[in-house]
Amino acid sequence: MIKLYQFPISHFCEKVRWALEYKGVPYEQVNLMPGRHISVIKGLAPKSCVPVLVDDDKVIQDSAAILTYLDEKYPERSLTPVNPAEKAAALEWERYLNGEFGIHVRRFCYHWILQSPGTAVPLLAHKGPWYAGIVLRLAFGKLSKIMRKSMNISQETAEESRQHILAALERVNHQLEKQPFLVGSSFSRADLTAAALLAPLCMPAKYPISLNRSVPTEIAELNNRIQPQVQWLYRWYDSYR
Ligand SMILES: N[C@@H](CCC(=O)N[C@@H](CS)C(=O)NCC(=O)O)C(=O)O
Repeated sequence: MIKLYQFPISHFCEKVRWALEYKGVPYEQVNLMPGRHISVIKGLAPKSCVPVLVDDDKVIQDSAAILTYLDEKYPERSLTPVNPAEKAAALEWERYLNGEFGIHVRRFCYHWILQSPGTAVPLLAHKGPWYAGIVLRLAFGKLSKIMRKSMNISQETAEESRQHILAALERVNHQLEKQPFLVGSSFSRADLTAAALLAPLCMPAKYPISLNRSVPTEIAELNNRIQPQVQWLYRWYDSYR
C-alpha cells in the first residue's frame, strides 16, 4: 500500500491527498508531528519536508514530483495534460502557484495562527500522535521561533505575502475570465494546485482541516475580501475533490 508521509495541516500535502483521491489510488496517511518529522523524513529522503510518497521501493519527495509520478504510474484520470503545450503550461502554473499561493498563504496564515498556542497547537497536532498536543504546547515558544525563522515570518513579510496572494489571484482570475480552467478545457494539476494551496485561507467544506471558530481576525478579513475572486475554488472542491 502506498504511504503518504504528511502533516494534515499542510496545503502542499493537500495537493497530493487530492491527486491520490481524485485518481482513486488507495493509500495510507502517516501523520507526523512538526519537529519530530525531521528524523523520520531524513531517514527516507534528502530534505526534511513533506509530502513524501513511498510506493514499494520508490520514494518521492515534493508535491510536483509526486503528481508527475502518480500520473506516470497510474495514468487513469490524468492531471497532467497530454498535449505538450498544455502540459508545459500546466507545469508552469503549478510552479508559479507553489510559490505565490503555497509560500505566501502559509506565511500569512502562520503569522496570525502562531500568535496564540490555543489556535496553533490543535492545528499542528491535528490527527498526529496522541501526545502531540501536550508536546507541542510545552515546546510552543521554541517551535514558534523555529517556524518563524525557517519560513521568514514577521509582521512585515506577512503583509508582503498578503500582497503576493492578491496579485496571484488577479492573474488566476484574469485567466479564468477567458476559459473555465487554467489550462485547456479540463481540470488539471494547475487547477488542483491553485485550489489546494489557497484552501487554508478559504476553508472549503471538503478541506480536511478547519480553523472553525478560532480563525484569527486577519485571516477572516482576507478570506472575506477575496470571496468574490475565489468562487472557482469552491466549485472545484465541490466537483473534483
Ligand atoms: N516544494 C515542496 C514544499 C513542501 C513544504 O514546504 N513542506 C512543508 C510543510 S507545508 C514542510 O515539510 N516543512 C517542514 C520542513 O521543511 O522540515 C512541495 O511542493 O512539496
